[in-house]
Amino acid sequence: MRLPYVFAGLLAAMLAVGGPAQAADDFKPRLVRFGFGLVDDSNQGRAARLFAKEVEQATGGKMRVRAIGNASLGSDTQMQQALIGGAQEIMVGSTATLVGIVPEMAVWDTPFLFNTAEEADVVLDGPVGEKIKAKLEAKGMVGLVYWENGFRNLTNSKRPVEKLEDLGGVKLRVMQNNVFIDSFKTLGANAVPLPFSELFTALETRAVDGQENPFNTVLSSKFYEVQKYLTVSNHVYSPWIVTVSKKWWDTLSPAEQKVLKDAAIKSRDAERQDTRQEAVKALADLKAKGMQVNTLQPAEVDRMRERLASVNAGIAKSVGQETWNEVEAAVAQARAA
Ligand code: TK8
Repeated sequence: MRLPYVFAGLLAAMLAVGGPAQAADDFKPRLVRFGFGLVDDSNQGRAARLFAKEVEQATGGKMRVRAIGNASLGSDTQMQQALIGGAQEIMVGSTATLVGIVPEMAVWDTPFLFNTAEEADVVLDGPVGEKIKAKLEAKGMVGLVYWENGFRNLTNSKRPVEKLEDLGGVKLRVMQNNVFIDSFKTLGANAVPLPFSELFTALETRAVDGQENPFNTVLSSKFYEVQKYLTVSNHVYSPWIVTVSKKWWDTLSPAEQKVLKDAAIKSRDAERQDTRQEAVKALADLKAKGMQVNTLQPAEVDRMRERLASVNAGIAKSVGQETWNEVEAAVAQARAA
């Protein structure tokens, strides 16, 4: 006779959890480490702190997020391993550094894939972007959102790059994946893969001559102190991606997971806006800091694009033809809209 009461109680408890009113015990006191590679005073740092604030507010201060920059918790790949092992909760870094774990991420490194940041938003936030992001779960990470790193441009300390041939023999640091290595080898540079955390010193000591990153990063990381020439090439759009340790994620209540997802979307929208505004200003700042800036002429961009077309076949192979086609179709659709 007592059984129905037990069930009724259970039902009531289940309804309470799923109900609209947020019970305080849906949130446990938690300390969350959110790691990133750039300096605190960067678009990455500002967005990480915004995310932290959103989470703290939404949980009434129960979940406290510490935004830890400067690669103090490790380079992108080191933090990824910490997430997988459950030793760190959250990070943001380049999708390019995830290619070793999720090969499909390489599609975002396709040279000249996007013409505008808005196209990138549509494709990354759309079905194919979601599908690739979802592949992280089987590898021990949960992908929340893509942020904007931005269109990448070349800097170096040797000479202005006005034509393709000027890249010849330039020791150029690239991100640690085969697409970047192949792309810059194809363009004639001496591509040297290095973690971002070692880049400033490598430039300063002239272990490498140059690198490529968005204006924002060239400014925030003070590369202008050790690099003379900046070439506006916009050769590829780089996304960042916010990822969570799956081990840790699985210990969270649905309410806690929702708070993180909501905060991630807010941080994404603010970060993209911030990054775009800063990029415009950053180029002028870099000129003012003494960098010699030139814009790659359309004819040279075309030559670069043609040369790099050979890299695309390799990307299609490693991400799978189906995914490649889906991305191409999504870009075409975004472009037509
Ligand atoms: C920061 C990196 C950086 C990327 C690079 O951790 O490595 O050049 O552009 O933003 O992810």
